[in-house]
Amino acid sequence: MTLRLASAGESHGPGLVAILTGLPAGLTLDRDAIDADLRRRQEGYGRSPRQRIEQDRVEVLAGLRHGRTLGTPLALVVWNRDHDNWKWGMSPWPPEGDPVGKGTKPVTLPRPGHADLAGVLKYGHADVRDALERASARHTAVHVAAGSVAKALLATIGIAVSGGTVDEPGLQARIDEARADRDTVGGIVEIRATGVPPGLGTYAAKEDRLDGRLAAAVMGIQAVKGVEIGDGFALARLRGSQAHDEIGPDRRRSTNRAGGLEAGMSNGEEIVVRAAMKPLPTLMKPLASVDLVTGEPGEALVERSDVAAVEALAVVAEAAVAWELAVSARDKFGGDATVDFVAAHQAYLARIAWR
Ligand code: EPS
Repeated sequence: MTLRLASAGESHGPGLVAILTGLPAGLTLDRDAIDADLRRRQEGYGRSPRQRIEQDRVEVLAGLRHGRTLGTPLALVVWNRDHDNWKWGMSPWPPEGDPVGKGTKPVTLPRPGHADLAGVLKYGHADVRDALERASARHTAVHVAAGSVAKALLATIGIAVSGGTVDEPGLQARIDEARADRDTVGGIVEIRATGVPPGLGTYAAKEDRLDGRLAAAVMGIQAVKGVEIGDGFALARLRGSQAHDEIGPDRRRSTNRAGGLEAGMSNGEEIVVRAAMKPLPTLMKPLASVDLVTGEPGEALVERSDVAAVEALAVVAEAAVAWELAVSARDKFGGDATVDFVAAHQAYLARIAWR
């Protein structure tokens, strides 16, 4: 059964939705663990005042009974509390009554670096808001909830995934300075996965390569401009004799420059993925833009936003890596019930004599 995820939701719409199909039955989920991940995503230095409005919690509408999956589609919702302030502006149906609250006036000045310009051109929107609402990183909340479910599945076969920022001295000072300058900053995050057996993913088909899936999943997160696996870009400057991880008599490696991935497959070592986040494009000191209605030069849209969301990215990328590992683990070990999935994993480890 292929593990799949579909999500929907606008930043200031009523809520964020995810439907997960292909989960085995009998997987125990912990609501507190999912909500703890949602909280982690909201924290971090430099976040928008929006995070004081939202208190993200997961709600389950289908696929779970008494904390155990049923093997049926799992439907998750995270409500947008801020929608109360945008009820007219983001009403799914034609709004009734006079315009009130936020989002009532069309946005016509696209922000460089955001979805705004290409989004309105592509979809034929007159109001930039029709593009920016879905492009916003707000919907990463429900992807974090899905990643939390993936982590629960991976835990049954001993895989753990964790993410953090790559230590940068004075990160808080950098954020404070940027805020004072009405500017934004980016940063780098690193995700590690332990307990991954050799042979998740495959070289047999390009779209099933685990390195490609991980890179696509992490690159697909808002504001990510670079992804590397293991020593990534630095490997390009080394000789082959320095770049590869020699194989010991126990088939393990004493170095891990490959970041746990060779030829599109996990090789049994820790998986290491890093992502570079660009500085966020909503600036309080706006860049040059053009008014899409008048054609006159102007300054880009200014609206409440984060100065930095690097710590949030670490949680979102952790969820993305967990999700892709879970997809590859489901491809490899299958099973309609979680016990079948776990048994297939154990049988595989026994066959390859891997501990
Ligand atoms: C975002 C813009 C800001 C962020 C938002 C992502 O939205 P707002 O203008 O409502 O403050 O706060 O992130 C979240 C709401 C979140 O929960 O992560 C953007 O343009 O990507």
